[in-house]
This record gives sequence, structure tokens and C-alpha cells, in this order.
Amino acid sequence: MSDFFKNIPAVTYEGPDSTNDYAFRHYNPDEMVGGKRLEDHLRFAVAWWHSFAWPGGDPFGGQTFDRPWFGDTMDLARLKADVAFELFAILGQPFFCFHDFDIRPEGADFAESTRNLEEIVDYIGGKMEGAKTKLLWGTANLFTHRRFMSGAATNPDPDVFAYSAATVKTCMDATLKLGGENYVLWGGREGYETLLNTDLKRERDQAGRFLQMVVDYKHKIGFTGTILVEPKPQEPSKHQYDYDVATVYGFLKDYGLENEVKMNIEQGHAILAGHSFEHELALAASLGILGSIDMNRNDYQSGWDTDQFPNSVPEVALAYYEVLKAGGFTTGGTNFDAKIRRQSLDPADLVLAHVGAMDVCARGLKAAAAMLEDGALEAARAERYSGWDSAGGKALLTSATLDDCFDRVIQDPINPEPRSGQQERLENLVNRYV
Ligand code: XLS
Ligand code: NI
Ligand code: NI
Repeated sequence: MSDFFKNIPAVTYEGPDSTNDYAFRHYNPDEMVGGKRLEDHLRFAVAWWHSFAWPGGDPFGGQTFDRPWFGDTMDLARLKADVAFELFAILGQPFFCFHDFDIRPEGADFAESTRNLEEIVDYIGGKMEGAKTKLLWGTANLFTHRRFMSGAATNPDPDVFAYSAATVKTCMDATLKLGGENYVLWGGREGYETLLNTDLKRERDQAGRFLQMVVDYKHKIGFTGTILVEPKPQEPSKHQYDYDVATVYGFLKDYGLENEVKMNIEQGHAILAGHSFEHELALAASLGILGSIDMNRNDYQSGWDTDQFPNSVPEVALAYYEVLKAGGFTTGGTNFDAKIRRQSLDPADLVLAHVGAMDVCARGLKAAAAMLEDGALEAARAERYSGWDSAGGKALLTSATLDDCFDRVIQDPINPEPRSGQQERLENLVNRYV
């Protein structure tokens, strides 16, 4: 046991009236919602990079956090893992997520980095044996080191492509070994700074080939989890190729991977792309590629990916509404891809950030489940499109030609009457629940 979280108790459910900082007011893991435990609906995960690896820097200032595990040795990597599992135990956290770069020190060369990764993966595996916390997903950090500054798979230098592919192999091996339920690819540097030096067609083909290699390797090693791509429009690249769900779907179709890969959708990335979170979730669900979510929130004034912990129940409720409507998570979950602010120095800040976020998500999910159960939103939606269930409506989508439409409009005759979209009524309906 480290003494990092000394005097911080395990957090349990005490109900809405509790005034204890270290209590859940809404997240009761065992509460049954629509026939399923709340914990099994939400499938919360802690993100290793934000909670244990991030030093608190911003573009104008460096490290603010003073953590006893900061440094580049294996001993410190093990201490970091110890503290991580202490946080998981305090929160009763069912899952965590990691990049290779978060859990192991970078070696002098690829072979040493790989040895470090294997050693720390064994150590983490040992810790998982005595804990309830499982791995939601693993991923490779193909964006921090300077070798990736011009991209990983989409680098103009094929050696960087090969290095990146080898790195992903080691991270998929690590994910398989730890029983991970998904493997994520987020392409922070898969994009460009300036079109003047960029061959878009080549880079897109390189990305398609890379993803195909990942899928092939998944099948080769018998990884039964889900491969997830995480869209984001920009940052750190000026333009990122996996811009949003629609763009990634087109890309998957082009390379024949739409049945192999699903989406990990992040709140802040959706906003950066000019969408709402629920838009991205609804679109992915409609395309059959909704996999998992990275839960966070941006600062709406800065317009940047600030990765704050979620704290708006109405926003979160609309997101979970789309998740539940799509049937809920299977291998996916709610990963808190969120970091405390750089002035939040205390161990308590790290704990309380998660406590609040878990409560916000629990309230949101319960509101979403009640809205679905009520059925009024879906009934209004179905009614709005009910004309398409008629014989004439169905014919339009199958056999009818422009001539048929012309004849029908003349003969029936058709003279459509506009109908209210009832937006305010539906907004009032949602507000009864959130
Ligand atoms: C960065 C991304 C990153 C991915 C994992 O914006 O959200 O944290 O989730 O590489
Ligand atoms: Ni992000
Ligand atoms: Ni993310």
C-alpha cells in the first residue's frame, strides 16, 4: 500500500440526501435499471493517462502535480500501478484503460520499450487478480514521441509506419494478455499541419492498410474484443483524418472494414467537430458501429479539447438515451477520458472528480432509461414517420420511379399539408426527466 490516498475512505452509495463528499448520491452499482445493474449499464473506466501520467502542464506552463511516481524507472512505473489500483478500489471501479506510454518507461530502443511493457503488463496482471477491476481497452500512444510528429500510419516515412505497426502489435498483445474487452485506435497525428507538404491520397491509403493489418492481427491472435476507432477533427493535428463518425464510416466502407471496426465516441471530440455528443452517438448507432464512449466535456468558451469531467446531467442523459436506445453497451463502456484541472493538486481532487462524474452519469442514465420506458419520445418519432408504413410510402423506397410519382401526384391528387415538428413539446417532455 502506498500512502498517497491516506485518510480517503472507500466511496459507497449513501443516497441523494447524503452530505458526505466521499459518497455516491445517485450511483448505486446494484440498482436495477430496466432489468440490468447500473454498474453493468455504465461500465465505468478510469483513464491511466489523465489520472496518473499527466503532469498538469498547459501551453504556457509545465508540471504542477508533484506525484511520487513521476520518473522513468520501472520501480516508479510499479508504484504508479499500485496507486492506480488503490484509486480503483476506493471508487469500486469496474474498468481501466491505458496507452503503453502511460504504464511503462520509454526504453533506449524498441526492444527495451517492449521488455518494459511486458514486465509492467505482468505486474498489472498480478494486481488484477486481487481486484475487481478489469481492462476496458488498451491502446498505443502513437503521438507523444517526436518520431510520430509527422504521423504514425500516415507518415511520409515507411519506417515510421513499420515502427507504429510493431508498437500496435505489442499493445494488442498486452490488451489480450490482460483480458481487455476492446482495442482502441485514436489518430492524433494521423492528419496534417499543411496541405502544401501532404499527399492526401497516399496517407489515406496508408491508414486503410494499417487498419487492415490491425484487424488481421486481431483474428490471428484470437482477440475476441472489439476494434474501435476514436474520431476527432483536429488537435494535435490541424486536420485529423478520422474527423467524425460520418467520415470514419466512409473510410471503413472504402477499405471494407465496416463490419470489423466500431466507434469510440468522445463528448469533447464531437463538440470540436461541430456536432453534439448525441448526434455522433445516434449516427453511429444508426450505422451499426456504436462501440464505446469517452466521457468528458469541453469548455464551451475556449473551444478546445479541455477534457474536463462531465457535470451536466441533461447533456449526459441525451447521450445515454442514444446508447440505451441502441441496446446498451456490449464490450464498450464509459471511459472517463477526463482530467482534473492543473490547480487541483490534492489526491482528494482526483477521487472527487471521479465521484462527481460517476454520479452525473448515473443520474443521466437513469433519466434516459425513464424516458425510454415512458416511450413518449419514440411514439412521437414513430408517428412523425408513420406515412412511410403505408403501401404508397413503401413503394417509394422500392419500386417507384419519377414517372410514378408524377402520375400519383396528379391523379390522387397529392397536396401535402405541413405539420408541426413539436420541438418545444418534446423539449418539455425531456425536461420532465432531467
Ligand atoms: C485524445 C484522445 C485520447 C484517446 C486515446 O484527445 O481522446 O485520449 O482517447 O488515445
Ligand atoms: Ni480526447
Ligand atoms: Ni479519448
